[in-house]
Amino acid sequence: ATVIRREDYAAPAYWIRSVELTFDLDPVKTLVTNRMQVERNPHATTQTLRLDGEDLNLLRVLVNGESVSFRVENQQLVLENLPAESFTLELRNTCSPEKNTQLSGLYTSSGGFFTQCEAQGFRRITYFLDRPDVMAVYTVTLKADRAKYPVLLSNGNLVEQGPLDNGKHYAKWHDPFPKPSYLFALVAAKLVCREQKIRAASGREHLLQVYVRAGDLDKTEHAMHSLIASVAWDERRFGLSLDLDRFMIVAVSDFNMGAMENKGLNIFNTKYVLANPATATDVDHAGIESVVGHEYFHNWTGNRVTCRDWFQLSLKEGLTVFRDQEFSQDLAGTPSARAVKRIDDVRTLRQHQFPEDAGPMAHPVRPDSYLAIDNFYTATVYDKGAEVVRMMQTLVGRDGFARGMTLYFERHDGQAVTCDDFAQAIADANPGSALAHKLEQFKRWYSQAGTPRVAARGLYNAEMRTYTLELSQHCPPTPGQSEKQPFVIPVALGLVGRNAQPLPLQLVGENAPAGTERVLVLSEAAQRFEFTGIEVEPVPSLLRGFSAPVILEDTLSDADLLTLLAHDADPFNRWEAGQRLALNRLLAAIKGDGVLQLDGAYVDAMRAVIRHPALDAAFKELVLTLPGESYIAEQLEEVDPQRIHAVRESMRLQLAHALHAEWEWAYEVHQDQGGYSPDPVSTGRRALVSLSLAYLCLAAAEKQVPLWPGKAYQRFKDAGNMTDRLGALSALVGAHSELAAPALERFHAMFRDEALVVDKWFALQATAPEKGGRVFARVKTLMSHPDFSLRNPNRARSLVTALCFSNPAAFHRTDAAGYVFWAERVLELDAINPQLAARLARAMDRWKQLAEPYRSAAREAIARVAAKGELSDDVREIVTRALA
Ligand code: B3K
Ligand code: ZN
Repeated sequence: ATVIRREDYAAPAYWIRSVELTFDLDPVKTLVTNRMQVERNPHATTQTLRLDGEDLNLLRVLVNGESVSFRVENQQLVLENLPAESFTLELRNTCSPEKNTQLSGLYTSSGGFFTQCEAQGFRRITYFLDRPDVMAVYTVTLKADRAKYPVLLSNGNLVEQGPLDNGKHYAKWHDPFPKPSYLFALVAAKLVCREQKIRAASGREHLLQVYVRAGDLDKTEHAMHSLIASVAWDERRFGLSLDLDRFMIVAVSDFNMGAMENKGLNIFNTKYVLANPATATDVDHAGIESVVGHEYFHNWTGNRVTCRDWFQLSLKEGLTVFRDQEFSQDLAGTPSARAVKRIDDVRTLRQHQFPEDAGPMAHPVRPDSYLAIDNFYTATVYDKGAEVVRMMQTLVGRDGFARGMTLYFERHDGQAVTCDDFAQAIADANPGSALAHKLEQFKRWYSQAGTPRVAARGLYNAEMRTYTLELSQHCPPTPGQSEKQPFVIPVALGLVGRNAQPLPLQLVGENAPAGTERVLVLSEAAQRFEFTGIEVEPVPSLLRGFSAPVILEDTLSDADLLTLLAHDADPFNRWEAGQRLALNRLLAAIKGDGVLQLDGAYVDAMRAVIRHPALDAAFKELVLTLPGESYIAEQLEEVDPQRIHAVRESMRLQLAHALHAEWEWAYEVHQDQGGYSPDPVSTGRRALVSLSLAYLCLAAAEKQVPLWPGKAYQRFKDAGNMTDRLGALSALVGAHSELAAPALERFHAMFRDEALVVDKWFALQATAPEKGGRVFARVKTLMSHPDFSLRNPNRARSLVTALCFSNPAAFHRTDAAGYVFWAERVLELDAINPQLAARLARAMDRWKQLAEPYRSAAREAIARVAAKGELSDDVREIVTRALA
């Protein structure tokens, strides 16, 4: 295992221009014939050709039809004395799909063949220059048993198909677009498909197909709708059309992540395809919409223009996450529904990326080195990367950004490029912008890790009618980066008058106010901005819409926050004010004597939100949901997870009692009318109903009144859709009601044949609020449930990952049993699926922040994993960094 460094990038010694692949598919031993047209790179310094290969059995090597001498060393096929310029290289090898439990390369799932090649799975299929800057045109022939594998798919267009001897058949596919090997895919399985012809705005006809197992056809409508909406959106917003006649999505139940954007043949985790109202929640529906969009948008941002090397991963991932976020916002429609989506995205960022940036795995959006590239498909590369793109849009405006995208494709279509190329195109298309003026400095977002902190202080001068805003920034050290230079930080802001009106914003030196909201650019360590004509002392509303991925340290009082919660014109900051009011109370109790006594001001403010006539239900639900335990933990120097849990539970209980009448009211008036639809308005209403029911059951549990648990059980039984059913079940489980056990049993019996619902059943139990260790005990019991298996990634995540990441109070135990459990599962999983094991390993990222006795026990558990001799590079990289 060697560390790969960004600075060592060199172009390959050879290019592969075209590939003809033939597969004789057999689960035990698949035969692969690989004919490549190879060309020497005249600029290269070496003439040795080294092709990557892993777990392959090499049978034959021919150069221009003649056998040649070769050697295999360090998982590479090495060829020397090759013809000058160009030649044909033909290889034959076998691999064993059935033995491939890593789910990288060619593997079997439920009796079919599937592939996953990003980042380095193609080398597990055949020897190749398995790097994204080598782009070739692929022609693929698949041969397989016709009865077992009636559907044979690969990238591009179907050019030929027919029968073969011995009950076999074949299909030949050709993809006209040169692509890197990580975008190769094949599928051979017994599947059915929903298909639809569409005519795009460009006038071109396309065939869209969604392939699933026979019983799942009734769960494909939402994915198909999402795909159609994606095609239309990319044309409308960015002028980017679908470039293929046929676009396919295939669902597979064994998959390491969400989905994969293989050219013309996206392969998806069933979780992000299958949905009907009876089996999938509103959250599932939203997830499908955004992942279908995401993979589709990769067709331009990732496939037409790809990454030069894996350090540039955010070039495609950050940009494509930004695009899918914008897509979902545009579909949501109203300003309020857009804000709800934005709040959701920011919550994800703060929950996953901020801790990553503060822990041992902190890395820049463009990392500098890695041991296992799969470890760098991170919240930083994806979600912070998306924020970096969003800041560019904020600095150049929406139209300016679209112009930048156009220039990017004009310059780089068909190429493998870097993050610099992208930023340059956006800046060059907007020469007068702050981005263009400060491009080099802006790009520190790509090179410096860590979450910057922005301190803000406002001074009102009543006599002069001026308001001076002092902003300063600093960024804490991260591994390998002790000093940071200032970032370019767009700070969107407004000033709110005490009597709620938005104030006009005119900086000293300007002739007239520039509206009531504007973007300041903080690029020095400290800067002052002086506003004139401010008639009343304002409350500053800073970082509106979360205009930069930073932590804001301001001096807002309780009264200021209450003003913003009630009156801020920016819905994001309105929500943020509510969260901060809650957080201040939680933190005071956690740092103090552990007792939280809710005050009237907070309760009244929350009551006003629930009863507010103009606010959307979805927004109310977000405001009334308390900050999560791990987000609270991130605000503390030293973390006692049990104390955080106790204080937060006590606050929940007090809210349940103090607002009992409001919860009853909200529960009654937001009931569904009519059939199920996953639109933002009905989704919000259902979310508020479920939250209300959870609070009502909680209050009842305390007083031993069976009314609400009884109602919840009834609702659970009668629910017309999975969202309501799971909401009611979760209210019972969350309140530790006596009715939880029979409800869980019933739920399992109803859905035992729906794998994705059984996942929910496990996850709900693994994430139930801990009470006296019974949740942890239940998880250990569930490990031997006949439906449980570590081999299926969704199932493993539903129990093990859910406990270790999403249930701090059940996981962090004073007796260290949670950590022992973690270490055992990491080692067990590593032998099966290193990528998955490494993900789980990251549950301990923040161990140094823990108080005793957790901290020592955590270190011991990590050390136990690290001491194991045969670790994958993936897991070794995580535990080594954690202990450093
Ligand atoms: N590009 C894939 C992720 C591949 C992960 C490899 N370990 C999915 C996506 O981001 O669209
Ligand atoms: Zn992606």
